[in-house]
Amino acid sequence: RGLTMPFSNGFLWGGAVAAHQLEGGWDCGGKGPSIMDVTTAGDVNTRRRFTGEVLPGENYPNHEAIDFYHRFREDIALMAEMGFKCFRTSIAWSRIFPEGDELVPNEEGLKFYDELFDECLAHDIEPVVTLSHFEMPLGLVNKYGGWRNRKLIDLFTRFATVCFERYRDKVTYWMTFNEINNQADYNNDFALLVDSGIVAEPGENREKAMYQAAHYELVASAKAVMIGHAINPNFQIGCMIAMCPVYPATCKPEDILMAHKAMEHRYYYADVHALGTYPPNIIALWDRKGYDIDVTAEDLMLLQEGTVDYIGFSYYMSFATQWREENAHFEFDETADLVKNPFVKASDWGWQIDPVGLRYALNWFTDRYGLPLFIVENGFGAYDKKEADGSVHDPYRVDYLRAHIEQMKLAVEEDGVDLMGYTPWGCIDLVSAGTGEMEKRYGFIYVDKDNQGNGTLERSRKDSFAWYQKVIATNGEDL
Ligand code: P53
Repeated sequence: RGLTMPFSNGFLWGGAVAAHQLEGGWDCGGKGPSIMDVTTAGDVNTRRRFTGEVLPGENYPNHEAIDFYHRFREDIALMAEMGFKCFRTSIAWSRIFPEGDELVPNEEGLKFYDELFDECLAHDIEPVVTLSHFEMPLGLVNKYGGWRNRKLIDLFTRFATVCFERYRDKVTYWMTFNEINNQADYNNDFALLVDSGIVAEPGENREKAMYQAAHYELVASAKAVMIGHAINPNFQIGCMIAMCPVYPATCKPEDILMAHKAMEHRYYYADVHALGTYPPNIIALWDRKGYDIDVTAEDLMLLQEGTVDYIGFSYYMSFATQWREENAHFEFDETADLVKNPFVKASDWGWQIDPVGLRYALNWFTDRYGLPLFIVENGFGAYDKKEADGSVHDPYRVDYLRAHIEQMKLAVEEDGVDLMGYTPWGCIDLVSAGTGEMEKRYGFIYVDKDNQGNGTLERSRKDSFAWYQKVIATNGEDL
């Protein structure tokens, strides 16, 4: 890297999306239904509901999303206009294996991603691809109970192998499971569903179910890393972690320990991905609770051999926690143990805005794993107003991103962090994962569609579009 430039010449500036949140075409080209195709829209106060099948009279926002399936050429051209060096998306598993357990992949689905990646490459945009981003085939939930079942390891690695072979010469940067650690919040139905395809039974021990499912995912990820490297040794295969650092609310020793335990609870997944072993705190927890998790000697070997090349992570916000007297084992529960941080503001969805937390996160990962890092999501979900002349003035979005890029620069320059790239989330407006809304917008590109599904789907450039174009053109110098 240059002496005055914090970011290397190959720095991967770009943007990020996920298949189910923008493609639409949910039943086109032989695609099977995914879990997100039977999940309703919610809003800031209403949870999304998994209905198990498509029910009449419900609003399923992912069915059409922003119709990227039919409009991707126009959209990729806009990304190219911003100067993107890379574009992060995911492969909808059920386009390739409609039910999830076929022996032969769906050629039409594979062809769609050939065309998409070719379009990117034609604009010198490097595709960055997540294999599983909250969108497993519904068939795997119905037939196998999702990741409760060890069989999923083989079904996932079959899917991964097909993708690695097919796109061997088109895609170099991969990630296995998006935000695999969201399920640390296992009392949250949505987190269990999107990470593991688990619909908890009444009275079921959700914590145990989560540890078992996550173990199978970690083994599947390790296997995929090994398979991928055998197919193309140049592949860079990472994990993907939702990083919300958990701060202690005070310097009371119990609060410090509580925050530490919360970090272990949320990030042991990264330990396994990056270090290839379970940390002692997880083994001790399983022992204390009498959890008989199905972990074989072969699994443990695979975990060691299939460690990731880099840590991909999302960063939107930080958390703060306080110890409660009755919490004898310092167990972290996101519903009971999060407190408001008085030093930061929050978005309209209550997400705490903390740019310094990004620098903290970059340092934390570097100290713990010593691996290259890739910020594969960051951004500000906000209500935008389209003016009569079609423009959208979004200085709040620019402020958020600028403040985060400044911190990311400091982490590289002053802390020596090895940073591969930066792909702000939802570079084009898309369906929110958490709420199913269209109007929780992250994009540089506005998409004319509202929460009820009305709109022309027309694309237009927000003010932040020109700003980000300038950031990329100056390699982060002019913010
Ligand atoms: P939405 C929770 C906490 C942090 C990130 O989220 C999260 C979630 C799940 O909602 O998800 C990631 O759309 C995820 C994306 C998602 C994005 O953050 O709820 O990887 O799919 O859209 C933003 O505002």
